[in-house]
Amino acid sequence: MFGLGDNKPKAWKKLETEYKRFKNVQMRDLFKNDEKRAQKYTLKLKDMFLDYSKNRFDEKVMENLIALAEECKLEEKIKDMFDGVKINNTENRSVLHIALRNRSKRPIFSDEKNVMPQIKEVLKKIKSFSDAVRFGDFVGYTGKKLTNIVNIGIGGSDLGPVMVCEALRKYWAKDINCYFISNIDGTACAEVLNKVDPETTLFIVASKTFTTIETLTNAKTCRKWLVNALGEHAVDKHFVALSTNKAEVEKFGINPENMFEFWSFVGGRYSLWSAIGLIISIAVGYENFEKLLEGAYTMDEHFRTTEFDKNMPVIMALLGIWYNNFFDVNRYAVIAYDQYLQYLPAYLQQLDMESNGKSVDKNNEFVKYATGPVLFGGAGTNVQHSFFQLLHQGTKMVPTDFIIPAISHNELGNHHQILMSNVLAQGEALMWGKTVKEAAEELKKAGKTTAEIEALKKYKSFAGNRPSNTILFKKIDPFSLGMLIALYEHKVFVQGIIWNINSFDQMGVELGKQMALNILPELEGNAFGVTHDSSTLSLIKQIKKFRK
Ligand code: G6Q
Repeated sequence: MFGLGDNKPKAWKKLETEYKRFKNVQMRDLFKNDEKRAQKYTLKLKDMFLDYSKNRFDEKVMENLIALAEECKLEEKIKDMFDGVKINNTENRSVLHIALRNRSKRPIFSDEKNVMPQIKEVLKKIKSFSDAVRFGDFVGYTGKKLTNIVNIGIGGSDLGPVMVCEALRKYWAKDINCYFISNIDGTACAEVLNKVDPETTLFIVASKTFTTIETLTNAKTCRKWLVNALGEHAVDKHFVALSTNKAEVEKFGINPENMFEFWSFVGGRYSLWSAIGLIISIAVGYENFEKLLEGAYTMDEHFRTTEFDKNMPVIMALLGIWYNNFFDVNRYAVIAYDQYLQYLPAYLQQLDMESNGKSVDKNNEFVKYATGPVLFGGAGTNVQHSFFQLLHQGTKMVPTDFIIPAISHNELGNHHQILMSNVLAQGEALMWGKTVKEAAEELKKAGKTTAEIEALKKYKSFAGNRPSNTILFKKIDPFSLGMLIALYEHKVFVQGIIWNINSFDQMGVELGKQMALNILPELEGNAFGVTHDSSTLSLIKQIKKFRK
């Protein structure tokens, strides 16, 4: 298999040379020298508009980046994913979240079996159950409507549903409230249980494996709370499970008829499109859940069929590679200028960092180049008043994605105009910067003395030349949200292909889990079964002292 190992692709070597040519080029000059730059480097798909012109590249750089993608056989690899080839090599699995939102009649195969019929079957079940809950046909044990929906899950079984539910809050049924319990910290559970009433609460236990300690512990606590209030017979009316593991669901004490199935070809962090999205469908209605799938499908088709130089996920991925591997900038920020998208950065953090935070390639060799970047972010304008200082004047360049809808769901006064003026100003300021000379002129205009100008002009200068993408939507709705999430999924996929890593396993989260299981009995009793380092030992002892 092809790898970046010691035999770097030809395009990689060319890009190393390109970097030397390009590293000091200023974006403000690129814009000055080419009136059509913005026009050239924007892409539109339905009501989504990507402006990537404020990036440090020119035509030649892009040509070489695309040559790199071609040399890494990206087209073939995309086809492999859509064809159900077992591209998750360490777990020997197909990767078919794209099948969950396949709106065409095209069959999709895994292990020579068309997976579409089973996917459609579960979608039907999601529709009928969410309709039944929303319209009061499936009610609680005492006959009351279920209006409090609690999702118990962690990681991929939490971050997608919580992010989408919050993003689509405006679409929630008026009488439905959604809650999420994920952390093992009892506080997470207690805070939700303090707010809800057992008679009107539906618990959705979301766990692909149904063995995750956090989810099972939280689910047990909630089950006990319900049984204490309404008795054992009430469980069937208040608990459903989303899982691939029927045996464990039954063992836990949830009626298998109340189980919504998904499959091993759906990775946790790619699962919101599956039964894991049940809470979304209950909150916003199945029709809107379907629109979310349609949005993702539209992006899938764009990704699958569009030439690389017009392909949104490919372009964003290649620019990310350009910064990560040639500028040595292993970080990026995603700032959503929409309060309802406040959980998007946390969701993308898992998507990107769990997928591409790897250091062994698909040839079973340790990599000798940087892979997945560190991703952080938040909601604008809030973050402008915190870490944006570093983005503007720190010593580190942080490529940034700005996400903004042109129309808000809450058009109050001129709030949205102010919000939009801010996002545009940030992108422009990061790119354009302000030279020391410009800062001095500005201070002069403001009537400062020569001494004052000398004292302040450097502090008031901005290096600029800091890249950003702007992803502009008409409005954030289920369809556009589906497109947005799929855009990032495919961006991460492309980067994984170029780095020749498996973006679909997560062995890095296993070690800590195993060690916690060893430490638990030591905290609970007097046993000291495992040899620890002296720091861990002293912490165990101190915790026990505090708890005495
Ligand atoms: C995601 C990861 C991980 C997983 C959680 C929950 O891709 O695999 O975040 O989703 O560990 O796992 P379960 O759904 O099996 O409880």
